[in-house]
Amino acid sequence: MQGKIIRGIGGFYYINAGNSIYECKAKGSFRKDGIRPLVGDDCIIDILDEKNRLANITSILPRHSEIIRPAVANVDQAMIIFAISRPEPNFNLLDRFIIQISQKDLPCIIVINKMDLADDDQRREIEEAYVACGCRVVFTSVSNREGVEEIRKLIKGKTTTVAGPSGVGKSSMINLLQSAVKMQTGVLSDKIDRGKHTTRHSELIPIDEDTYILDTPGFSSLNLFDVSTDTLKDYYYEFEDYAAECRFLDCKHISEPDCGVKKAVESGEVSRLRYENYLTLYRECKEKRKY
Ligand SMILES: Nc1nc2c(ncn2[C@@H]2O[C@H](COP(=O)(O)OP(=O)(O)O)[C@@H](O)[C@H]2O)c(=O)[nH]1
Ligand SMILES: [Mg+2]
Ligand SMILES: [Zn+2]
Repeated sequence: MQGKIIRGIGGFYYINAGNSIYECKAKGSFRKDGIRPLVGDDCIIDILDEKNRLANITSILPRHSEIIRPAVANVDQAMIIFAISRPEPNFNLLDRFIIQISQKDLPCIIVINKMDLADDDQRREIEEAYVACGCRVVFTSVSNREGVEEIRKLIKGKTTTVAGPSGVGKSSMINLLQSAVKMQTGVLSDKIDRGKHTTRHSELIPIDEDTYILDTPGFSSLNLFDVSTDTLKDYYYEFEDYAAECRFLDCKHISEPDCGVKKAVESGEVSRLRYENYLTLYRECKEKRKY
């Protein structure tokens, strides 16, 4: 039977297979081959005891991706959740999240939650700044269910890692996405009693067949140590078209003359908010590099 590791703890792996969760041990042969099963791995399991849901992992299917921190296999995309207010969005932080996710080569969905608290101007500000950033932007309200169906469609069949500051509604969103499944199937095993554990381990939450959300304490260090001042601009996707107009090929769009990006900021074609975030992060990367 095939399943997916949704949690690994103390040498045991919990595998979601056919709407049940099996407690598994990895066969010794993995260690011999230097393979460490990861949360997110798709596995073939050999059932030892159906009643008690015990099984062995007999093989791990090839990974299509692997991220290091947190250690997870087969993540397809990331969802960054911010709130339109309460807490007020910190756009500098949002850009850091976007950069971190591009560093992991994951497509990114930006979710702006708590739209029930917003006015049209606040929505427009975000649309104008982020619609061109290379990420899809979705506006939601968990409170009145706005946009939740769209999120459901975007995550279907995928493993999505969720990030964002605290208080924006991440848990509320995950609970809402999950509760619909529970009501439909009513068979999610209670093998994992999440309430009892407050570990810092990564865990996949089954939402639907082949649909998982990664609830992780990861993405906690938001410093940009490993981004150089030369490459930071590459994470600002919307600069690219205008960079062709810069006089210098290696223009970093800071104080160089004849800069296509700065012109585009002046004319309103590139978001000033994004450009100013870029300048702030550029200075920060430059400072850090000195040490
Ligand atoms: N007004 C409003 N409040 C929300 C919404 N979503 C979540 N909240 C509230 O925001 C608070 C923080 O939510 P929580 O899910 O714990 O945020 P987390 O820290 O990101 O997991 C809770 O009081 C939620 O009820 C929403 O769409 N609108
Ligand atoms: Mg939470
Ligand atoms: Zn330039």
